[in-house]
Amino acid sequence: MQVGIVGPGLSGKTTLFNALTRGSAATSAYGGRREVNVGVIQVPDARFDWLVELYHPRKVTPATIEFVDGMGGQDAGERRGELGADFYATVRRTDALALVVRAFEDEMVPHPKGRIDPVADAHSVISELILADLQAVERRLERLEKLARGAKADRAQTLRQIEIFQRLREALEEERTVREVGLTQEEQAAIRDVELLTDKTIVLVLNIGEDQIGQETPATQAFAAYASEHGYTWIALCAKVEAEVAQLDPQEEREFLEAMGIEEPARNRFIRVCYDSLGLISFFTVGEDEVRAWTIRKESTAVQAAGKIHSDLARGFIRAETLPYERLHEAGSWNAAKEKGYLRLEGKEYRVQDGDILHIRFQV
Ligand SMILES: Nc1nc2c(ncn2[C@@H]2O[C@H](COP(=O)(O)OP(=O)(O)OP(=O)(O)O)[C@@H](O)[C@H]2O)c(=O)[nH]1
Ligand SMILES: [Mg+2]
Repeated sequence: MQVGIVGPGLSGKTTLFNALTRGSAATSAYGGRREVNVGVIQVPDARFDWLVELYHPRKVTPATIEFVDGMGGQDAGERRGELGADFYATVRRTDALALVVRAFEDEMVPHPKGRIDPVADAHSVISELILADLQAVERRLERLEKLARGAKADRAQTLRQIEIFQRLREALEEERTVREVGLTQEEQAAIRDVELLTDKTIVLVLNIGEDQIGQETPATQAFAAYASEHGYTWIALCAKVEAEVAQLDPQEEREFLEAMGIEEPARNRFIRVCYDSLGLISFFTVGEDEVRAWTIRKESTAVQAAGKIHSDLARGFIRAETLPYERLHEAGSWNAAKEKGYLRLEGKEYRVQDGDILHIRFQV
């Protein structure tokens, strides 16, 4: 799973990337940097940490997400509101976008457009994504219409696709995203190969100033209203403080957060929000050898989960011994949970729930 960090110049993308990866990629007060930063980070999960404490396994494998920063589009051209071709090429390959816009004020870091307006910034980037989609949809429609005139055996399917793309064109022309159209799963499958940008999950990140942490301001209210109108998930955080906190060692970090009266760093919340809005959940496998978190899509079946671990487990699937994390946590050990009757045997079609601990019985 890959999340692309995008946004206008000098909005704090690289700073956020550093906060996420505890890294120190070069940021700049002038912009114009073109390095691509890629980092794989662990998805913070208190349940996973508890399982590791319980089993003391030889190997520990948490769930991860990859973040990519610096995907082009940050040159002078972007300042005029044009994202470069390389930008679209890289963005197309990501599974979701984190769109960082700026609410922080800092005289030393002039906003490229000379004003602080996060809603306008978000809107302007999304408009460009919409425009790119509109062009892609129009190109595809031309091809399909040619195909329909040629009238072969799959004419009905072609006409069906034309109908879907026309609906998309109409929405995009009205500045609505592909997401907002609300296609059925079948319709989504029919358009998937076009890889439309506004079909992706977009998480909005409002990068607030150090002095705005924990405050509700007219700016955050306006942003909340904008996000809810279009159905975007959003989060406010101060990238600069998050990046500083990420540099502390765990003990210092705990003390710092306690002193600030904060339960956990905002970057953890942000990572979980990304995971969640990608429609992902975790199930666990446990033992003395390894405690591991596995990432699957919501609604996945037990046999799909088994296949994630190994294709043999899916092929020879018999049953999935299933124990919800909460039950194990309450009972204190696997055996105690078993005695209490918490352990269930589930079949192939069982929909795996977030936090299930699975042990797959199989035979090949
Ligand atoms: N005061 C303040 N400054 C910030 C914050 N986030 C980022 N900055 C500063 O803004 C400048 C630009 O930050 P970057 O993270 O490089 O921004 P960027 O979006 O990656 O910039 P480009 O890649 O050039 O588009 C740096 O000097 C940061 O220190 C913040 O929350 N508060
Ligand atoms: Mg940058």
